[in-house]
Amino acid sequence: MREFFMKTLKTLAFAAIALIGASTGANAAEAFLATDDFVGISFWLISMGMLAATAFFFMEQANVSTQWRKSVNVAGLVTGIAFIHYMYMRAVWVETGDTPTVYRYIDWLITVPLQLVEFYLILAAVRKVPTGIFWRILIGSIVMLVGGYAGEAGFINAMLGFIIGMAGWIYILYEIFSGEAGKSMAKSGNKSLVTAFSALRMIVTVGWAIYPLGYVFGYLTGGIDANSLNVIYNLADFVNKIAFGLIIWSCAVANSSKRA
Ligand SMILES: *C/C=C(C)/C=C/C=C(C)/C=C/C1=C(C)CCCC1(C)C
Repeated sequence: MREFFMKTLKTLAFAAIALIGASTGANAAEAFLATDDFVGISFWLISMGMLAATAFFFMEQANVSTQWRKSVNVAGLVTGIAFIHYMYMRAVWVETGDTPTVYRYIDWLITVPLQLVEFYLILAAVRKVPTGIFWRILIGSIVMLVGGYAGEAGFINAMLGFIIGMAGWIYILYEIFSGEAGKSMAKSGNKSLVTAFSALRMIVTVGWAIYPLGYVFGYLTGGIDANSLNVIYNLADFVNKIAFGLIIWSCAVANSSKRA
């Protein structure tokens, strides 16, 4: 009975995602993707990658032990939310040639906190952790994104937006390396948690560095155009959302087979 219910729920969830995807594609009749629109093509490729990753994570949650399900589901939420935003961003780009900054930041505003919550969730899956970790990382991510958005949208000086954004990011790095989150990880004594936590931390350090670099070239030095900035952000999202989820999934699988 329960299994039947879960199956039905899953089918419904996929149908809803497919419907949303189809409806956002309705305008495509007005402007199809041009064969030489490589930025548009990158939006399409990444949309499909996000969809595939979402299906994968949602189905895999059934294969991990209970305390890991939440983490794997959240990985699926991140790529699912990004999938929908990518459908919209692709439409804005293909039909108007404009940079879809608003959609991008709305996506980040939801997915970045969800990803950072993963640090808390994977810790909580193996040991008791103070909820303060969760709140501090959340606030850091909001400061980072509000600063970046205000700068990109021209509400404040681009340099000021960058400084505020950097402060938020550096605070997050502090928390996961030297703060309570980092210390909790070190104390856990769980090998696959330590491996996963360290890999996620590398993504937040190296993978995430692509965004401020894109911002610097796009808004501060004026070295690149809107095309390149979109491709840079797109590639970064692809790695940082899908690889991030895969690391969590593999940690969950490793801990589940050992019934840790
Ligand atoms: C899935 C989306 C992700 C992981 C987006 C991450 C975005 C950032 C790490 C953005 C960082 C920024 C700074 C550190 C300073 C300048 C402004 C931002 C917002 C581009």
